[in-house]
Amino acid sequence: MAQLTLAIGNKNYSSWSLRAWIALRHLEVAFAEVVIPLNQADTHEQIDACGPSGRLPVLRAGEVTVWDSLAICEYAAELTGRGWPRAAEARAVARAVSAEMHSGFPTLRSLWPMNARARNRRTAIPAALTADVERIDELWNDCRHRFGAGGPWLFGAEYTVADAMYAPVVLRFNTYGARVSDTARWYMATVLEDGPLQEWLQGARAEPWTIASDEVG
Ligand SMILES: N[C@@H](CCC(=O)N[C@@H](CS)C(=O)NCC(=O)O)C(=O)O
Repeated sequence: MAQLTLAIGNKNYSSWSLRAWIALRHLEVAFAEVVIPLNQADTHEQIDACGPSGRLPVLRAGEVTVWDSLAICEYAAELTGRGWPRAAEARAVARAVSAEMHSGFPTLRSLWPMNARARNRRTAIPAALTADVERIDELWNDCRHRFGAGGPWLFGAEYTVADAMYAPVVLRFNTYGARVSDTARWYMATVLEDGPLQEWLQGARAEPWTIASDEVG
């Protein structure tokens, strides 16, 4: 099979990059990584050399270019036959919660930017942000209670694309001190102790770049 290369943004700030990267790691797909620092004079020139959307992440696999985090997760799931729950109902729900993250929660994403190495940040919490946090708490509870019995992830023993989609949310909740239910806190602990996530955080801490607009709270 062709060598895979994943182009990603800063590990500290690029939440969409984390989703693709951690899915590939958990599905045990071998890949080389290229970090393109965001917010630099040549950032867009570098991104444009990787893919057509002007955004990261981008996966290259020989002649195939896959841009967009969720499409990369799907590609990895097809390569490996893993990444989605096996049971049809659980798989449908996993796809729904993944799509809900991919297309939603704009308030959370703009008011609490991912800042992986930051701790103890506090911001104003308008009602729209509370609503996003509560909805995520609700959907984590729903997945854990309906499908999580066999293990620590949203759908039990196997890490799925849904877990990858919410990994940056766990980092945001951790940075900004979101108030969540016991089930959500327990799920967050699982994510924060995860080996690949720890590896990503180590990379984030080692990066020299700071993006002022994402330093919030
Ligand atoms: N829907 C896309 C969104 C990708 C996206 O917005 N990526 C950001 C980084 S996290 C980006 O490339 N921004 C370009 C820039 O900041 O110049 C996906 O899921 O991959």
